[in-house]
Amino acid sequence: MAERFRGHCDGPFALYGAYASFYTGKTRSYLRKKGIPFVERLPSHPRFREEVSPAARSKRIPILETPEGHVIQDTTAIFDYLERRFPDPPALPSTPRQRLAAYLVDLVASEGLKVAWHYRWNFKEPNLHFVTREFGRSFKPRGSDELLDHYGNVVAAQMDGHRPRLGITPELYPVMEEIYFDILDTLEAHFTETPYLFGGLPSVGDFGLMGPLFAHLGRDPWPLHLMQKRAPRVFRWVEHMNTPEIQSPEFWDTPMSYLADDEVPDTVVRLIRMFCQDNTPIFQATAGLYHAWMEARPDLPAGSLISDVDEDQPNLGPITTSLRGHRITAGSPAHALWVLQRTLDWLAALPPDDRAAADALAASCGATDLLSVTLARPLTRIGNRLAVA
Ligand SMILES: N[C@@H](CCC(=O)N[C@@H](CS)C(=O)NCC(=O)O)C(=O)O
Repeated sequence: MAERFRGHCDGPFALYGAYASFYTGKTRSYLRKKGIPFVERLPSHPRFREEVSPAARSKRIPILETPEGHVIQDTTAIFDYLERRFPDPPALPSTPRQRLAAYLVDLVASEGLKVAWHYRWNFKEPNLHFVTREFGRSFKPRGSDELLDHYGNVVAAQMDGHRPRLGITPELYPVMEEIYFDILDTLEAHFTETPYLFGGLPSVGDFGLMGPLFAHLGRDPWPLHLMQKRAPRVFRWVEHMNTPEIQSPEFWDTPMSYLADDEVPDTVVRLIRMFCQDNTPIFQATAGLYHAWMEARPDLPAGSLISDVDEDQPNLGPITTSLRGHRITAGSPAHALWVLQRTLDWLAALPPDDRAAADALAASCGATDLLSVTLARPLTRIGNRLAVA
């Protein structure tokens, strides 16, 4: 299907999402930088409720509707589909070190950055008024303040319900601050010299970072204030990631291509090392629960869903791990294993020289343990549900 339309299309795509949404931010930025024509619609749009969401069997956003009327939920699936259809400019570097680094940044930024939730929901005084009105506006775009507050509060209560799954207890608040500031400081240093993670062209690593760094951290009042104060270059990167131009005025003479010689800048290595230190235990523990789940069901036929209750992104149970020396008990995101799996599959298929280059980069980033996670059986997605392949 994708090949037939390679590089062109007859009408705009529709992106169903919201400005306050983590995963919509990543996708909007991708569509703009790729020059893919699209219109944006809210989940309150009648077509979303009546056609798009039922067809996708998902209430999550974003959902992309193609000009031919196909619907895709899940940013990884959306990007995979669009990269085949619109290969130019690429969002994936073709060389092994840069591609592995881009995958790793996207993996953790999309699946592991609890700081985004923390800075939205644990700073109620500066944030809540803005955030509830934003959520309210997704439901009643032209509603009165009263209506926005009413609907916004319903969603806010739902999002606050994710608290146990995230496991951010007050003892972990200083750790969240440390993580946010480490990310800001590392990227601030990076964007002094380089417009995007790997040179003059954004990659899935950049788009992955737009999830947390735009919708929550770069837009909600309190974390936005911190970003502008501490890391103005990061703020400018966020701003520029939402424009269709690839070249920014600050980097007018940087070629719009990935860095030569498969270079991965030290700052990106540093970012990935931090990401892996903080997140590898969660992936390992989640894989452990997945294996236990498999062992309890030795004869599962291919295509069996992971959730018995039709959850699209099921939790496999609580896990207790260590985060920067503190205990944290949180949910185990099976969906994140599926996202990790595609990097593992890509690595496994590399020719020996490329594999050696990727392994050496992984070692320098502290990613070897994360990339040694194995899955008892491969995961797949069927009808937007996680399943055993
Ligand atoms: N894996 C999905 C996650 C999408 C997702 O969780 N989106 C959030 C909004 S940013 C959502 O719709 N949440 C609804 C919910 O948690 O029920 C993706 O990459 O698109």
